[in-house]
Amino acid sequence: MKKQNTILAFVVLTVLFGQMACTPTDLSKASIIPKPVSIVPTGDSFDLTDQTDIYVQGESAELLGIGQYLADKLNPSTGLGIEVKTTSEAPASGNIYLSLSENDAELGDEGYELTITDSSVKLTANKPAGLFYGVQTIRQLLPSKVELATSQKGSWKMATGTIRDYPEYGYRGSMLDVARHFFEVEEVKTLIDQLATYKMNRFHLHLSDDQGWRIEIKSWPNLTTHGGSTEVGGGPGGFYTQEQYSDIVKYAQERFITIIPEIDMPGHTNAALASYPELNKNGKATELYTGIEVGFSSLDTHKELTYKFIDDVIRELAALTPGEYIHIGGDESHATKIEDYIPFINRVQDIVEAHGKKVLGWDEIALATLKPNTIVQYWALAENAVKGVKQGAKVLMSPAKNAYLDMQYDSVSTFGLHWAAYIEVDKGYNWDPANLVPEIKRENIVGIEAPLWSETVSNRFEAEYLIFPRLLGYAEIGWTPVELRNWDEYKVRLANHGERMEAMNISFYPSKLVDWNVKDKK
Ligand code: TNX
Repeated sequence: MKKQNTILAFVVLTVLFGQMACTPTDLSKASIIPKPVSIVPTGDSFDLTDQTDIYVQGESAELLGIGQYLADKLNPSTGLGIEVKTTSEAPASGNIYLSLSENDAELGDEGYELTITDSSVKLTANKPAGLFYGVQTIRQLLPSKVELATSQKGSWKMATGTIRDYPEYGYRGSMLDVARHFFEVEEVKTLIDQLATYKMNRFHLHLSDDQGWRIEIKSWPNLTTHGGSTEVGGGPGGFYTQEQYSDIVKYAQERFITIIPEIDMPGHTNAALASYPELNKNGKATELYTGIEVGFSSLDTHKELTYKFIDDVIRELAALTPGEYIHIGGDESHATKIEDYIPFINRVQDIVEAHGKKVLGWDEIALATLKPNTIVQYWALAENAVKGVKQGAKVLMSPAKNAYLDMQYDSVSTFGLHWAAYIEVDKGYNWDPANLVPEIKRENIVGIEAPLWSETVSNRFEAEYLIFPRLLGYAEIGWTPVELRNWDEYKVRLANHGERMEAMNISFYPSKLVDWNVKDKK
């Protein structure tokens, strides 16, 4: 009898401890990246079951879309068959409810409030974007295995409490250079999904450079048939048809991400100069280029045809791009005299404006006379960015020393360059955009962008090695107020994202600075 009792007690305790170990009850311990503005835990847990459905308020197609996005993330792994339904009032207990409130000023256009009790999950926001970001938080509150594509054994519990959350900056982005190496539409979409997971909302596509022209321009077809036919190292290159580009734009839009297309000029234009002899000063086409030097090519700023060419390109691109901004590059035009560069940039700004768009450009464009609403992307020279500020322009922060995803982690890590710096994961995280250059203040900054130049990476997995895990840090810099950011605390949350990134099939760099919580210790 006594022995039986002991066994019983042992079994009960084992079950209890087991439950405690895998039942999250403290919401403040959840590893959410980017870190939310406020978390108030209530010490219980909500259980997602086969009775759980997602209800959206009203009949809005946009809300249904967000509900379906969440269901599509949860169903493959949980196998719970979660359905999306519309409703005019809060649903019965056990369900997830997404609704718009429209009167919570603090939350702004992208914030959300998530209230989890032991019997319900309620997500509200002023705008659909906020609901979308709340959905990303819900994903991260569930166990990492929720991200796997195949059916997993439960349970599916979340800690209870209230999260109120909204971003510090309106521009939170990344860039992919598809010119040095071409990336397929599917690879681009995968990256867009990953950006959305971390609440980023801008994706800059570097569509042309010396090595390749990657967007179909119907009035100048050789740009892609010839200029898109190779890449760094001499591979076959590639390009997006206008239909494929529009498909990318739509895919991003559905994830609340704006595409910012870049046509780099007047330098970085060898692919165009190789495709059309008449664009060259001497009337002769250049050779296609597959190396990684920069600064040797330039459009002829004195030729009228150059501006006809740019007008055609910008017109077609603007018509395909719903976002407000077109990026005109403007960097490293070492083969263009400064007295030619300045009037060129001024004239290109007029062209962009004539097609109803605003200009974004690398920091060198601040040497010209900037139009109102122009954004200067600070990458190299603070003095250029400051010139932009003095002209009333806003600054997008992409300082190469802190934010370039193509910089190596250290001298032995694979892939990447190191001309600006080695950027270990802590260094990528530990800086404040508003406290880097004294003359560039918080109110001058639209946000942060982490660019990936692709000289050394040619496919999704190589790119991911450079992008992850640093992207999570850049996402947090863009979203979370600086007072709430701290490397020692962040690295613990990041460690818990190891398993999550694995589940998402992301091949991240396993930095030694982080004590990764992963299935197979790296
Ligand atoms: C500088 S960043 C460049 C790019 C290169 C990059 C490599 C910028 C505006 N120009 O053309 O790809 O360095 O890190």
